[in-house]
Amino acid sequence: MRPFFLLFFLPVLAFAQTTPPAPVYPIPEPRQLAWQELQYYGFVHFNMNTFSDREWGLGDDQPSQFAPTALDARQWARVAKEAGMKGLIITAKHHDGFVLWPSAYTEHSVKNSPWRDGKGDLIREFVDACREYGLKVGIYYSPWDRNHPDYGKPEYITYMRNQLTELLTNYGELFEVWFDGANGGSGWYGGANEERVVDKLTYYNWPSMHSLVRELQPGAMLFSDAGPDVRWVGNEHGFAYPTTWSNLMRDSVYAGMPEYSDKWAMGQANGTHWVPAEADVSIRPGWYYHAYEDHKLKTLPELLEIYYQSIGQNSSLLINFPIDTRGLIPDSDVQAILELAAKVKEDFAVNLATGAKVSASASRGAGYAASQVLDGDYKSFWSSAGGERSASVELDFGQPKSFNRILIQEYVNLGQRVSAFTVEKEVEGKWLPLAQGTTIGYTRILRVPETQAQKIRINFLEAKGEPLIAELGVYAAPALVFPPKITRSSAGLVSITAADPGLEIYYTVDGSLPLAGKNRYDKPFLLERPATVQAIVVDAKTGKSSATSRQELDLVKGNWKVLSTDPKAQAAIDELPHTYWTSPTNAMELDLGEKVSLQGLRYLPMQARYPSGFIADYVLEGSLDGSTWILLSKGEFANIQNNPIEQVIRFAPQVLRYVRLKAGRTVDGNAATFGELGTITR
Ligand code: FUL
Repeated sequence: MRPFFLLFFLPVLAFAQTTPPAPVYPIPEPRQLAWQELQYYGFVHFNMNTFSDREWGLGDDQPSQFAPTALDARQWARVAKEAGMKGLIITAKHHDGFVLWPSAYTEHSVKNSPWRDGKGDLIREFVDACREYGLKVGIYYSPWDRNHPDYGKPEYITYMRNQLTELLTNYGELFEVWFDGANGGSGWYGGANEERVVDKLTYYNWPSMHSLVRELQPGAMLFSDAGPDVRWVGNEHGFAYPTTWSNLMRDSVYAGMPEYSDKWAMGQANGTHWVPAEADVSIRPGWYYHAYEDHKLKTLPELLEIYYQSIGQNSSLLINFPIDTRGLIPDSDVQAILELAAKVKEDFAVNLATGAKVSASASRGAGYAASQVLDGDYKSFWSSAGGERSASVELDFGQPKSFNRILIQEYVNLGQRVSAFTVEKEVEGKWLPLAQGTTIGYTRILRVPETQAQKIRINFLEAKGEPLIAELGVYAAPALVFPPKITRSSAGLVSITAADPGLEIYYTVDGSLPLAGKNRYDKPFLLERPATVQAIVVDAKTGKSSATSRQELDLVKGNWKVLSTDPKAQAAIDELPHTYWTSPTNAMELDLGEKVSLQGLRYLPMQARYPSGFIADYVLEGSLDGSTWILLSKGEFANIQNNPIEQVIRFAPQVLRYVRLKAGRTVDGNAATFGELGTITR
């Protein structure tokens, strides 16, 4: 019987055509499908602001200011390529209006700058470099133009179209055209120096602008807050949301609308159009290079967090390099981005699910088997049975495996569907919860606690149609062994934190070097005296130790008082470096609460994004009784403008109760600001 049965049915099975699942609209356009595979690309912010040391130029700069000394677009492309990026986007024109190519429509361009004797075309050099390194090319073009005399009038729209035509026709294929939502306001405007408010919805005639791009660059993705092809993620931290839909109620949104970030940025389950998210973030606080941010480069733990919260949450990731005045990505930033690339590679080195036995509670039939979630081919996918919106997929590794990352990719070509899912692990025959989530989208990465299991199961609980899963991955990411953070509260409580949970921390308070296995940190401890705290992080599994973090702690600030009627003054002694006080008198008087023998003072300039009131020339005085003052030190904080790190003043030991730090001059002439003051008693 058996052979006959097989002979009869085999050909039928082999040629059986299962009808494909019906799309759940909206679905991506072909250009969006090509773009979503890129996932990771870079921004370069380099333009007039680099030389005027601003984030938003007013439009009153001179082309003569644009003078890079060692510009090399090939360095940018090489770094992006080595970092694993698939493309680069350049600020062809920012809000200040200066353009990086010799446009026929303005004199405010590189053609009147000293760079390459006015014969340079930076867009050309950039495009050539990207092509050489196999990177896709994108253009950022600011609609707002604080230089152009016609901004706000209909004539400017013609200017914008003319310039876009140059960019879209002369440089080959573009993958993205980036329209910034920040626009309209004060500016130079050809000398008018006034406020020009535009109706962001209607002024630019966006539909016609978009048709122009479509006509000249049919494959290019159009970016703005509102898409139409790719949308802003709603913040500049590089974070998408645990619930991120690629569907957007596009017709309710326009670029620069005030409530965008709160209401629209995460997309909507019932969104009418396919407009996936792009998370943009700079590797430093500013988009443009400022020497004063050299100490604020994002750390590896910060960059890795961005990676997981963007690419791991259904968004693409656009990391910006502020190019310096030489025209290069600074070495420190190169190192940071390559460290991120190495860590990501390490985290996803081996898919532990490869070779696992896959089964599903329901399947559509031939061509949609559960095993296709492990075939490494995004285009082949598992589909639940027709109409079955809740179903599960089980992986049996054949033996217990340890892991801490789960990657899920929905096959979104037929629409984003899943809105609730859980992950379980099997332990001694029982299914136990491991993780849960809402949306999946193109890529969802779950960071779960270190888990040992032979089987896991993903339960798709709610979806807008049958769940379609393209790929699954299970990984064991090694812990991030990075020097820990040491902080102390004003009450004297010391906390030491590692970047990754589950690591051991060892520390010392006596000046000796911390050693693995000796004096383990488990919870915050009180340390009210001056001391040097040093700590390392150790991965017990691998024996790997971090470099040592070191923090000089001096007098506890709990009993200190800033002598000012302004309640905000206490922000200068709250041990929180990001808070600060602006002193109307340019001075700060501090009561230490008791007499102490002092040998110095530490002044941390304000660390907020836009600096103001850094003390340049100082006078430091001390007093025992608060009425008779003696001069302790007088001088200059050299280079504070470019490098606003903690400044140290030392003087011969003195018994004092009060100190007064006065600004003789601040860098920008604004009222003096104080991030944090601290003492030196040793
Ligand atoms: C913002 C701009 O205002 C910033 O200067 C920067 O270009 C960023 C990428 O977009 O809206």
